[in-house]
Amino acid sequence: MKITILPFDTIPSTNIEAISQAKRGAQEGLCVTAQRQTAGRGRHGRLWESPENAGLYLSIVLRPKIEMRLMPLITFVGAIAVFETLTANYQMSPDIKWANDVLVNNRKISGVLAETAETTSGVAVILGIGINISSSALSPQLNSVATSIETEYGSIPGQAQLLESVISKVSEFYRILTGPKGDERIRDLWSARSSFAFGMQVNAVMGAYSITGLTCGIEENGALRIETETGGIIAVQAGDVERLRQKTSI
Ligand code: BT5
Repeated sequence: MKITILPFDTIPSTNIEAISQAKRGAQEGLCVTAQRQTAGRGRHGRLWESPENAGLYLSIVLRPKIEMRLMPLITFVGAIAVFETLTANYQMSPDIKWANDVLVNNRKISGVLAETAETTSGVAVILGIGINISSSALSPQLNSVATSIETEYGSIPGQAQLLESVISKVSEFYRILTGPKGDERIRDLWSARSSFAFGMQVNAVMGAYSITGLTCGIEENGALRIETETGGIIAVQAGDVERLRQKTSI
């Protein structure tokens, strides 16, 4: 994939900008970046805090030739790419929390938001990634739940080097997803990097509805399988999953 960087100083959201670029015909590989976002987007209308000098904010336009039902696996590509960057460059031991959070020491260092957009040349997927570089500019409410590369690694990484590394990992795992048996390979790569994939006691909240149970792998499209106490299996496609207690091994 040929990458073209489109850098901005301040914009509402790199995802919004990339969606609009895709609708105007941007090719696969366009990567919108910003120094600061004034309306960084999380899932379900939530905000992603994006102050200046505090994080990497990027959105890549993809035009994947995969079945529509497998599109949610693009989120996995983003999370695996961040996981690999943090492991290889900053000696961290991250975890992936289903489906889109990358955690270090149980705190969120990165969030991934993939959104689809109808364009004249077919469906595009915008893969948005935010990675905290420094925690000092984040609001105090996030203190107990967020972390950054500076906090975990001890120094502030060069933004250009971080961007290059994330993009190269996204390209690597996107190539896998769109290659032979790609969906199966990405599910395996994701599961090997997430303590949430198997045997974790969790509570999943889906709007007004919530369930408790033990995780037991993921469905073809990336939905998280949870075995409830009555023995039924529920696949969570969109929701928030929280760990209830540590894994127990007998
Ligand atoms: C996400 O949503 O984690 C997806 C975040 C994606 C952000 C990127 S930045 C580049 C691109 N352009 C965009 O506009 N978005 C993408 P979600 O799982 O809904 O998590 C949101 C929640 O995380 C918030 O409600 C806060 O609790 C918390 N949060 C907000 N900002 C944070 C930050 N900087 N670090 C850690 N946690 C944060």
